[in-house]
Amino acid sequence: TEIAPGAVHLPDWLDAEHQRRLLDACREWARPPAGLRTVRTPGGGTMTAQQVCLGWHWYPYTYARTVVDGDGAPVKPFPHWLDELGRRAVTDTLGAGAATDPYDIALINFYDGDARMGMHRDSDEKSDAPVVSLSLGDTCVFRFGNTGSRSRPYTDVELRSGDLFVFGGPSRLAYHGVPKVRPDTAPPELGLKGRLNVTLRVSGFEA
Ligand code: MD3
Ligand code: FE
Repeated sequence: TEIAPGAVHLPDWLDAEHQRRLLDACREWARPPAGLRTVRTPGGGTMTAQQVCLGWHWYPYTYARTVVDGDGAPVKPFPHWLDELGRRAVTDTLGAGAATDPYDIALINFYDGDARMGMHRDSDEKSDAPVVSLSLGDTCVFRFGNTGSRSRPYTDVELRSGDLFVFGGPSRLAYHGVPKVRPDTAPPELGLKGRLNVTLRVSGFEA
């Protein structure tokens, strides 16, 4: 379903086996060094979703090759199979004509308890390639806004385990957030308490 120009939701894109494999990989990436961390915002607050990065390390509001706001370790490499997954996600949603440069960043957000994400735009990358979002675990309410301001009108969409969402074209710079995660809605066989979201991005940075 296209919820706005360039914003396409494809429910159940990952089957149970691929969800489990992606979750296993996320659990490995979450381990130190350069593992899961709490993101501190410039105003002195913390983000409620915890994060681990691959390829380039994101911190508010830029990218580095090392975990400058954590243990100082080099960021984990971005594996080739995630680039293939990202490209397949783009062609499955936006068509073969939407092919991009290779994906080289993954940001993985872990939501437990009351974790949420406020309305924001993702504008720290230099490429306009679509952002690919994969959801695992508990269902969330994903809020898609507009490009001009973080306020209404919104479109609220439920994202479930295995869902794909691709944000390209004019939707790439739209405000969005996660106002709510629905506890204990994950597929029981996945064995995940909470929610996990993997975004794949093209940095547009020099290697
Ligand atoms: C629309 N993540 O990592 S996924 C983020 O569920 C982020 O963890 C949320 O917002 C999450 O920046 C929402 C959907 C999403 C991700 C990236 C986007 C929507 C987007 C980038 C541009 C436009
Ligand atoms: Fe975002």
